[in-house]
Amino acid sequence: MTPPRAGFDAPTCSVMTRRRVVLSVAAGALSASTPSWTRAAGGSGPTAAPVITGSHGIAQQVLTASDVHISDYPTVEAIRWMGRMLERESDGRLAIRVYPAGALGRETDTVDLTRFGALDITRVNFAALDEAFPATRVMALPYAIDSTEHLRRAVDGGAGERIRRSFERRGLIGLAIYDSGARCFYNRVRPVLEPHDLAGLKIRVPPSDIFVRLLRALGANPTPLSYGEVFSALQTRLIDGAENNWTTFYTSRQFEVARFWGESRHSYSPEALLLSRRRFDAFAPRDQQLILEVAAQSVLYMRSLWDRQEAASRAAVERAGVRVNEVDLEAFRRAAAPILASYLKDPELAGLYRDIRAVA
Ligand code: BDP
Repeated sequence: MTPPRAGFDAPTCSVMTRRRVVLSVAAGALSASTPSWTRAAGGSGPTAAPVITGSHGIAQQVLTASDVHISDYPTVEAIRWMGRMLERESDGRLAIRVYPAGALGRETDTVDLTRFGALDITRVNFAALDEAFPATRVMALPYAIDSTEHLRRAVDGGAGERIRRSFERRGLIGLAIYDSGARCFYNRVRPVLEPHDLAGLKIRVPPSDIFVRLLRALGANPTPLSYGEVFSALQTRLIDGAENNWTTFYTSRQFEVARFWGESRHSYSPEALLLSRRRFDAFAPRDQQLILEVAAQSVLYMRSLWDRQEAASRAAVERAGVRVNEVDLEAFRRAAAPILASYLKDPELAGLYRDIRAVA
């Protein structure tokens, strides 16, 4: 079975008509006080993207982007959409070339490459950022977010903006925060209804302390692996299961091996679209603004792709015979509560958490 195409070609909104809304986002992103990025990223200053002759016959700067997902995953499609909009609005001077399927490396590695300016753009999950960018933790924490709608309100509000701004301190521009749905547990051994059903199971987690600690608190045996290793680890029984959203479960084909899915919805850890600050600073102000505008608009495009693809993925997985069950959510919440509480001892995270809960 081939995962369905996202099938969403036409841009849904015009960059120029939304200029005013987006300009305030741009102003926010640009108004940071003198950045420490030059020092933090160990760099010697801005670097321009390579210039080639584009399809319009004029010099074109092509930004290279990386994503671990397959070519028609919503995040990859959103970056492509950005590229088309950039090309159109810059009269062919700017473009993006995206390398999907982890061709340019693991998420944690592409974050470093982007900070140092060897890569222009990377799209990674917050779970890959929580060590280097602690503000991101708040949106990955167990049961901090109630639903996709809640996540969207938090992303669009003050918490989302503060988290995006926090990337500037370490060599990155937070272009956008995208949806990633609810992460749930799945495995090849048995249905999971209560935390104790996870006892003794080897469950893959992203390389993130939050997820390692959560799985331990739930009684499982957490196994941190990078995303590209999960499918074969499941198939070779190195692990018994993992946790992720419907779209990833489907497009990675893990559903062919892990036949039990429990709706734990324990994390809505979203995606970050990050641009190298070195690249950004090498652009003229009008191009900087255009990039920020287009990125802000790609969020809306991504959301419509996400809603469709998440529903289509779930339907395909159910058709393929995976056993799906609700879990005792209260029991999971209770078991995860000490992890949440321990992170919220940090005053910065506690403040962000209050903002997020205020829009629940
Ligand atoms: C997916 C994210 C991807 C992560 C992956 C993971 O979209 O960025 O790499 O989870 O669990 O949902 O590693």
